[in-house]
Amino acid sequence: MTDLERLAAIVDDAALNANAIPQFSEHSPLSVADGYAVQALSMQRRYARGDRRVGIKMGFTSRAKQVQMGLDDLIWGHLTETMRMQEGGSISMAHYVHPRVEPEIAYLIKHELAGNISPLEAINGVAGIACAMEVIDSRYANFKFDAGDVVADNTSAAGFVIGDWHPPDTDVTNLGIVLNINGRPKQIGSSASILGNPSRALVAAIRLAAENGEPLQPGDIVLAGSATAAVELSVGDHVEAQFETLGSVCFSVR
Ligand code: OOG
Ligand code: MG
Repeated sequence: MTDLERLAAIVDDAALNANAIPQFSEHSPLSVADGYAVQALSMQRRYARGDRRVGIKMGFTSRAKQVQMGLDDLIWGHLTETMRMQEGGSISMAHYVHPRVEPEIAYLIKHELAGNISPLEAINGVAGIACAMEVIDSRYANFKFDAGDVVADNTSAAGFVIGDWHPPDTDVTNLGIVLNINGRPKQIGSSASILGNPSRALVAAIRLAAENGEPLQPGDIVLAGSATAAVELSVGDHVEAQFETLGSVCFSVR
């Protein structure tokens, strides 16, 4: 086992068993490039257990997230089948270390997309746009990490839920978003806070996935990154994100 394989096993076990681990960077700094190598190796372990890649997620695409986590470079991770949550369903706290929720925009890919393309070309390759939420759950103690750590940990990806698909030409450049927990608004924002326009996050996801040798395929999902700071989840929470024109999406925590 190489050093990077060893780190992949540690982060994969932590995700599988929902236990917190010390930051890798506490012992020796992990470069972002090595972080992506660890992420790829940890995904191989998931796929070997029968899980399946269903898309790509972008992170730190809004100022609110960058400020909350103290990091400002765009990052990306993998979404897999077992992370998919049922809309209106419930998730068990037992499967997470210290989960948080964030409102996101989701894109559904229509045909293979790769390379450095414009937002318009990207949208032309999309079959639908929906409101979504991501559940993030850093495997690092106290939800603290540096860039190499969080990339190695598949950018904290832990769950996602997607609302009804809308036509790809739906204007999502500046939609009001409210994230409610137990009927109380916890975060309020706009889709415009995602890189000024969430289609820029889609363009970045297309480029990064292709550069990594896994161009986006028909049916793949892209999460554009949270529009607001993330909110901690507790047992008993009912979580709902409302998006102007796109509708809403909800789940509860048991
Ligand atoms: C990293 C993941 C960031 C987003 O939407 O910005 C992310 C984290 O905050 O733990 O998913
Ligand atoms: Mg996110």
